[in-house]
Amino acid sequence: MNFLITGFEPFDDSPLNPSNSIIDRLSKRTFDNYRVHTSVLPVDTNTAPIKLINELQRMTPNVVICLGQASGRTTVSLERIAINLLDFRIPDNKGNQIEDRKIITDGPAAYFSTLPIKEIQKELRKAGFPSEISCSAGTYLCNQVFYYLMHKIEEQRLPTKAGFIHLPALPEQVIQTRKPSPSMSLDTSFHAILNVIDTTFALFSNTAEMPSY
Ligand code: PCA
Repeated sequence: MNFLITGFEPFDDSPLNPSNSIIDRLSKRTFDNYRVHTSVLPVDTNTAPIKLINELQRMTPNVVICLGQASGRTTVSLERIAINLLDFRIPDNKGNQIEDRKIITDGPAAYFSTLPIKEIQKELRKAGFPSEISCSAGTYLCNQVFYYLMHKIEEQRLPTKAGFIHLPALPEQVIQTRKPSPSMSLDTSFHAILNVIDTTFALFSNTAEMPSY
């Protein structure tokens, strides 16, 4: 079984992004039961979705889990829905600021994650990691790549299961802001994601649902 796990480069004047740091750690690790491919996406509305789809085509993963940072979130957020909307609160790293635009002009309003998010949450809880099911991945780059990925999987009728997980900011990032806001250590976020990958593997490899090419 092949996983593709993606993160994002830092954005919004921060030198860090927990999803980028998790990808660094994952890329240095070997796994016994499955393969984990990793990629870091640019915070650039024009190139991020293209890079993700190129990786999807190159690696033909059974499962794609995209990761991103969501400052202000208190816990690991298992995203349930991607919506067909771009409405940026801040510009991307190339200065693009998009308002009220669809991602795919004639695409459906939304796609659901095809990851077993309830079971993932149950296992996270058992292992001691706080998490929540979130019904909004926002209207910025994370939602854009999530929607675009689900759209391509649907359009090309791929067996790939996919979804998105947002992570709280790192303590190092929150210290810089001086404003009280939630954070999660890289160790905790990283081990939570390892748990998610393990659970996803266990669930899909134990059922007839095992997605394969
Ligand atoms: N978080 C942003 C984009 C990149 C990232 O890590 C978001 O939530 O859209």
